[in-house]
Amino acid sequence: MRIDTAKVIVCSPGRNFVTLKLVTEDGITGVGDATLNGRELAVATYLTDHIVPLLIGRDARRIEDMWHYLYKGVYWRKGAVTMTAIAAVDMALWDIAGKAANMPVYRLFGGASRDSVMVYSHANGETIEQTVEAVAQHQKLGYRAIRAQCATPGQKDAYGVPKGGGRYEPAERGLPKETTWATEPYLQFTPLLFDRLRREFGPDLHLLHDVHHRLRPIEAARLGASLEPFHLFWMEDPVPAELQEGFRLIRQHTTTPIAVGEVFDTIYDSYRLIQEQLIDYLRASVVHAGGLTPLRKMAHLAELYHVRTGCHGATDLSPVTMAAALHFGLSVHNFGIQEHMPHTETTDKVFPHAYSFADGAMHPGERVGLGVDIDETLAASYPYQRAYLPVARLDDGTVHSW
Ligand code: KDG
Ligand code: MG
Repeated sequence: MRIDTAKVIVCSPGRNFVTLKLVTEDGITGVGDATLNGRELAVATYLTDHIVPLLIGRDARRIEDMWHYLYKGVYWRKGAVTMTAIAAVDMALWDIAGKAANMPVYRLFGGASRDSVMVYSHANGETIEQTVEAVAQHQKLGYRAIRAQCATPGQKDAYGVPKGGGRYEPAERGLPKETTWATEPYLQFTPLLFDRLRREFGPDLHLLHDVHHRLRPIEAARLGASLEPFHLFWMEDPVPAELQEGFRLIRQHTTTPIAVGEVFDTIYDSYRLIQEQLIDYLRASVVHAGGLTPLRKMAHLAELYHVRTGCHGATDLSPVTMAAALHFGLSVHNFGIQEHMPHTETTDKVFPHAYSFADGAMHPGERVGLGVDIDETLAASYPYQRAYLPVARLDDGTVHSW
């Protein structure tokens, strides 16, 4: 089962996506997501110029070997561009393997460990009242777990809250938007938001919050402690995780569960966090952490240390990643939760898929392989549009983590 053709498809049905499509000599196709928000063309070029020539003629069944060939063979290890490109190949090969075996990918992974995969949605508002309303709307849609983000009064910008309401989309067309950030008002305001949400929705709804790497360890410790009465499902990315030791300080001060890892690209970003039990949920994603092959290994290591999975699932991860994440989440024993930020109708049309949502949970469906495809003709009618993630600055102009 040799790889015959490999094609890199860049499209922008509302937002940019990069997709790798492999076809074997016996005509089996496999798709992989290679989208890296704001740096899409770097991965597309990496694939086209450096990886595609290596794939042609190789045995599509040797998934583990291919992963090591691409990871070790490059010599220059890690890095988001490299790992996203490798992930696309890995996803496409698992898709092909499922189709060749005539089964959905989760069955190749040992079968379902649960009936469906609990997902969380995003509720946001410019005021507490708007956030309460948004949470209520998502609860009506069936979600049992909801991430709440709210603008801090008196502050110009907030992560996750679009101006004028509507859907939140991380990247914006054109050059990067500059936003401002102030820590102290945020630390004072956020417990008030969750106090209100708990009073409104009672103890059972799972509430999540994304700090989006904005704090220092001692500030995150303070936030976690102040949120304890509202028993969050998790506090996400409290600090930038390059400093893994920083999590020790947070852990010493709070029992609020911690989730981290959407920007991780290998196990080396998190093994200390896992083995020292400094986190509760690992958010590494199929697409940015090198594919299903390494993500399953990370999950198995995490399982030993009572750390569960909580994969990133924002709209910049294409429906191909969503499908892969659902096969992964359905099968690994230590699944925790999956993020679900629904794609637009246009995106869903370009990527027809078998996965579905019901009662706050998702299922990858029973279609063979990953159960997702790309409509190339439709994709071609949405050409790439330059877009960037915002950057953040403090009041005095200092660049801060966005
Ligand atoms: O591309 C960046 C987004 O995916 C990120 O800002 C979204 O933090 C995010 C989340 O938790 O979904
Ligand atoms: Mg996040």
